[in-house]
Amino acid sequence: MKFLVINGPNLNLLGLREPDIYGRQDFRALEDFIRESCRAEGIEVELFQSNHEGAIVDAIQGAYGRIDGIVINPAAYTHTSVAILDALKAVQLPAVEVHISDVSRRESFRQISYAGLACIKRYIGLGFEGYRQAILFLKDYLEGNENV
Ligand code: CA2
Repeated sequence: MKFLVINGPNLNLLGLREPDIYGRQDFRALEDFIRESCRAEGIEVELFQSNHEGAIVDAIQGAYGRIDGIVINPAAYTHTSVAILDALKAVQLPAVEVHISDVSRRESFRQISYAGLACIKRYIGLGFEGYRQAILFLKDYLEGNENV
């Protein structure tokens, strides 16, 4: 089983500012956490981060036929990008949306998620743990377990 984990714009700056919202750990720590979460479950993983919408669309398209499931934190593109939504719909891979912060309790413009319309589940406000929950959910889903 192979997953693609996508992180969107500015998440590469984690730990530099707004620790009250995003925590104190940096992006490298997040990537280590994701790798370890997948390793513990026997899942192969590809990590992708970009600040560019089109590059994220390319990464989603490139997953087709190669990847079993996608975990995506589209960051600010969550709230704006129909292109990312369309790419997720086009590849028809199971995808899970993750946000480090609890977007439901933030500004009104963060209440809409386009990418989420193509996702089977979302985890918000759990910090890094949301990525692990997404990985576990996707694994159960792909294994056809009943409790998902
Ligand atoms: O909570 C999340 O994971 C978000 O996807 C993070 C995005 C934000 O636009 C979404 O609404 C929610 C922003 C990521 C920016 O990360 C920063 C890193 C360092 C300093 C400031 C922001």
